Amino acid sequence: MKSQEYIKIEDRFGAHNYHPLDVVISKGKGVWVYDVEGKKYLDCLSAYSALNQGHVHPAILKAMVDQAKKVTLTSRAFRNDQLPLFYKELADMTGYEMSIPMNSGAEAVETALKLARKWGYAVKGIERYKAEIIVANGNFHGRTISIISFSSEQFYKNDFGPFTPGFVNVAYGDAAAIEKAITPNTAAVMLEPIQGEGGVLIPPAGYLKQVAEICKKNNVLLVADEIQTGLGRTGKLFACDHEGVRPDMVIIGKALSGGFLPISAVLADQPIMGLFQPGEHGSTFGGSALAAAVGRAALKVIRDEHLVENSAKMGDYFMSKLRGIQSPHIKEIRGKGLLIGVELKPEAGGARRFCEALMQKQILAKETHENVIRFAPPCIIDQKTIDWAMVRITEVLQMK
Ligand code: IF1
Repeated sequence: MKSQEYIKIEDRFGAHNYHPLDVVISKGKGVWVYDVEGKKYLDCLSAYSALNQGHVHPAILKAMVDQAKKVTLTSRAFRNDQLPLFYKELADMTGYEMSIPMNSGAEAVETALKLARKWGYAVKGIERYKAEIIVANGNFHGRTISIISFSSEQFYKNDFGPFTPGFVNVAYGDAAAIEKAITPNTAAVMLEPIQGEGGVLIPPAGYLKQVAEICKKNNVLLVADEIQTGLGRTGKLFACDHEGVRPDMVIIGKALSGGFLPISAVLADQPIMGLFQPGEHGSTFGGSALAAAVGRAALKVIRDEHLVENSAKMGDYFMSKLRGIQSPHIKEIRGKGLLIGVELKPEAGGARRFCEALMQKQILAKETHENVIRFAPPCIIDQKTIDWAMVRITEVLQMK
């Protein structure tokens, strides 16, 4: 079947909650994907950072197939022999004493919110059901009703109320605004260290550090959503590491499976994670033997292949090459590691047409908001491939 036929079927039978580029991918390998006509593309989105290890990484594939042949799911009613090792290896790698496994990122965010509220009541002594959680404008934490309740993007929530109360929005990047919003009922502040969907927005230097200090001073938990920024993407294991900040809770997902399965987790130390009692929270598939085996392999690849270091090095290289492009359309280039945004001037006609032109030249990137092209290739990318891409990116950014 041809691409156009697949697209017709998809549009006829599938919900139209996306507006994808018209490329129908049937194969992926490393940084490359192939469409059904056999044309090859460089993946510069990495499934929004779920593919830091690259497509179909052989070591993760092997772990997945081997485990699938043994046992996939026991439910958490029984134990399995993979989850304990996943917990242990996650703790060794991240320095957090404990974790809780979930599936999607949104589920892990919900988990962190529940835990923050419980801490607010059980430890901080907030009056029951009065807990507040401070979040930032421009946030993206997922699609559940509670999470869209505190989105500042009307489009995500328009027709989906009524909403969950208990959230307070403040400007992103303004630590003083957080301090002002804190009340005796504040349980936590939850932030993305870099706003991905917000347009690869990097807060002012020192912001996270200041927020961490404010939280500490006011007995408020700091929760970092590192679902997109974590596990090497920005050139550190966590984006918070750039400022030496250690949040009370870290939420991870996406690259935790290297793109094989939805695997997410919340990390925290015992005084917080220990608050969950049997039965208070859970998931049928979260922490399955299959997920744990895949997660272990995905973490091992990040470690063994030095993806954090490579992301830092290749990110610097990618950014320096981008900065060398003479283009009338570029307003700003920003990023950390391999999470890079090129903001175009409003008069450039929108980022979408540039992404379409890039696709014609075998590069897959996705616009975010109107005017930002996001470049986030797998963290295994090398200099030669970036050079290959840069010829094409230059041509596209120089088009009329
Ligand atoms: C879509 C965006 C990126 C996330 C952060 C939680 C989640 C995400 C920081 C939820 C998910 C994804 C979702 C995906 C597109 C993508 C996205 F453009 F929508 F915002 F990456 F920038 N926290 N982000 O980035 O994780 O439940 O999806 O596993 O919704 O189409 P999830």
